Amino acid sequence: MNKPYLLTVISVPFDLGAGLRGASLGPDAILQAGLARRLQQIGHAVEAADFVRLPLPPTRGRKPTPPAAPATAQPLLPGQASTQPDTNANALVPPASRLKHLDEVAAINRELAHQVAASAAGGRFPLVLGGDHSLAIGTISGLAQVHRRLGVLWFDAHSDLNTAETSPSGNIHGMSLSALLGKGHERLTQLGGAAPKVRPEHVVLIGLRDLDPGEKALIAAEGIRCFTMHDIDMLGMAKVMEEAIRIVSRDTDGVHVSFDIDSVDPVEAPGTGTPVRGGLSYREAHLALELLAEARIVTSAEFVEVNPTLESDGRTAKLAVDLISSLLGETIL
Ligand code: B3U
Ligand code: MN
Ligand code: MN
Repeated sequence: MNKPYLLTVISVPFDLGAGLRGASLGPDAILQAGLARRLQQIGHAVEAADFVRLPLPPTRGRKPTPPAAPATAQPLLPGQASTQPDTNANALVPPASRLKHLDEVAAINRELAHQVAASAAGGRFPLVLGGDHSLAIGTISGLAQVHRRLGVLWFDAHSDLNTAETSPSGNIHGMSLSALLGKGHERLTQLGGAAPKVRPEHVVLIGLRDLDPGEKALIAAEGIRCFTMHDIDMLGMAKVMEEAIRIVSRDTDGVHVSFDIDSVDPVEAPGTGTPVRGGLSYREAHLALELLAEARIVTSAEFVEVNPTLESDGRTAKLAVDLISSLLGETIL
């Protein structure tokens, strides 16, 4: 194996950015599927202190989950999530009412940005376990405090490029990448620092097969590089990754992998809230991450949208452990 990483594994049991509940149980499912042991087998040092768990913000009708591992994060105080007003006199700002659970999403992401920035600033590799994909706002906003020109590889069936105006659902997990590019509600775009957190020319999307009209328009307007499932079928994953690695490492000072498990085909990853047929095969997903490990360019990662309540055999959490292991240097031989 190459040089071991100093990892910070940050569990975020949060799912209010998604339409369905249950992704909040993803981090524990991934840990229970044996992540720590696998990291150790690869040769990474994993000590209890390197595992952080963010507390859930208090929400109506749900008890906050107590921290299981040594947590450095402070619990959010009741009311802390709603210190900023939802209404804004500026008519250009979309109404917060079209963004579901905006207060809670903003609160958890502020805390996550803080944790990720501290880890990255200390020269560590932040590995975030979600939770829904709205958490990319916190992860990448934290990284942006350390990496001025961050490259982002976004694996997803969806592009998460909606705004309050274009979203068919109001679910913020479908708006996270647009927020990071500086488009959308200011409480998301300005979170943890000034917008934009990433530049469109440093972003590559892989595995797309379900886009809304407003998302297609934004991709065209910003010139964002996308490798859809059609492109992967035509070119093959090896070629796609060769090109993707070139794009995200050109003129960047760090590379983040944002991996939505729904990029993988539902046959392999049924435990996710918005499965879409025709996704990455088990081997395509692994090859992509193996090639990234070989290229030695990745400085942080997140694995999101594992929802163990939607399956009985835990196969999606196990898949996440396999994929994380490939990204972090596990090889077949
Ligand atoms: N594009 C749709 C659906 C969706 C996006 N991300 C997920 N689902 N996981 C939306 O609601 O924005
Ligand atoms: Mn997503
Ligand atoms: Mn998705």
